[in-house]
Amino acid sequence: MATLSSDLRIDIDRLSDRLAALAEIGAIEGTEGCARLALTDEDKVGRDLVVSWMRDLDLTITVDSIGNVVGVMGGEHDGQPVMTGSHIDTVRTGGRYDGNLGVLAGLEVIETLRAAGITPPRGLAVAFFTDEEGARFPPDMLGSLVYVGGMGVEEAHAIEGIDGATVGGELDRIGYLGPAPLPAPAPHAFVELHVEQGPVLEAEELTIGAVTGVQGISWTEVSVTGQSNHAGTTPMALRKDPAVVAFRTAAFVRELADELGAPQVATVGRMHLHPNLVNVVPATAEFTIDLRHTDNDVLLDAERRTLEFLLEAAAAEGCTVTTKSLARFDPVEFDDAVVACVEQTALTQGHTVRRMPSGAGHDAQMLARVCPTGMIFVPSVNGLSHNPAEYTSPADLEAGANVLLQVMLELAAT
Ligand code: HGY
Ligand code: MN
Ligand code: MN
Repeated sequence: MATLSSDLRIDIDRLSDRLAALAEIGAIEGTEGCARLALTDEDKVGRDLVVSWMRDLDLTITVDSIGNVVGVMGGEHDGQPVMTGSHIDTVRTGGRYDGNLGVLAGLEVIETLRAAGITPPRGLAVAFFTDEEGARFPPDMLGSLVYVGGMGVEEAHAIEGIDGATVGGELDRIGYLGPAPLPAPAPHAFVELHVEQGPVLEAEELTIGAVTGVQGISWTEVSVTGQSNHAGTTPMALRKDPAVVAFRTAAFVRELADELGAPQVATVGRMHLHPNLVNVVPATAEFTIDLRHTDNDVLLDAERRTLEFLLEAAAAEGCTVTTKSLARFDPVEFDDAVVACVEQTALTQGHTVRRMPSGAGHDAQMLARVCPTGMIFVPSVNGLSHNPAEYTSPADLEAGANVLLQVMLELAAT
């Protein structure tokens, strides 16, 4: 080999330049963040840019029928590649690192190997998966879920978004309804670099997280129907106010999370009242409940108690309720050999490291269904994410990408 691959290091300026260029697309004015909801025009422009970088690196590019894009650098033999990647869709108040880092660090790993004239024994692949956020089209991790066969393509194409569009219609509209068959062949292994999006690494002054798994995720959409009425003339005892049911349930899930303690979390992130006017008792209230826990039994009990409270609150208010599950994923454990490889590589490179679970969902939790999988975390300043002020220092980005480089080389060594 041209260079001892264990001495190889990525080019942080080149990686930072790509992160900045991608963040320009859907940039949120006055911030460092960007908004590229899945399958929007902004997402298309971001996709086109990353695909152009894949072409520049002479990767073999495939697009599948849920819009996942995979670029492959051939190895000395033609076994399944070692894959890395993540997502480039963002939430509406997104940062520039969430997902984007994992995809662009993958390209940086390949460019570093190309520049050193190194061809690994096994090929390397870099993927971006469709709709990881699930914010426009639930569930989250939709593209990687279909990639591994966890949902059929037709079912995924029919999913209607918060704006009434469908996944299939939008894939076609932006030109990413690709031909590659699904489910895809399983990679040899998968490792994803991602910002932690939480406070742990920063609080403990550590550089690398060797991620052990992902906590369980439960998303429910709740629709409460009452009776719209005059805000001034309707006595309180005669009201059927769906907003009260929504607010009380939102308060309940917060109190439930406080009662259960960490790592239980609960969020009411989306709420819509109709007709949403100052002087009208609402007709309907629609809201979402996001519950998560590392222990599936605790999560199931939290779901049960929440539904119980919701139904009681609705009955007391004379309202009716319908609920729809938007996402339900059990906790996932990553492959211990990959976790150990991340941990050891970080130590060998002189970084501080700890094992830790992920609070956020990631595409890696889907790839873990089909191949040995792990993740690498780097710190998020102030633990911020899903916020335009999301930030990770260049030194930490560089550390994470260098650990990714060596872990991929190790996994691709046979
Ligand atoms: O919701 C999540 O945890 C991820 O950001 N999709
Ligand atoms: Mn992410
Ligand atoms: Mn995210």
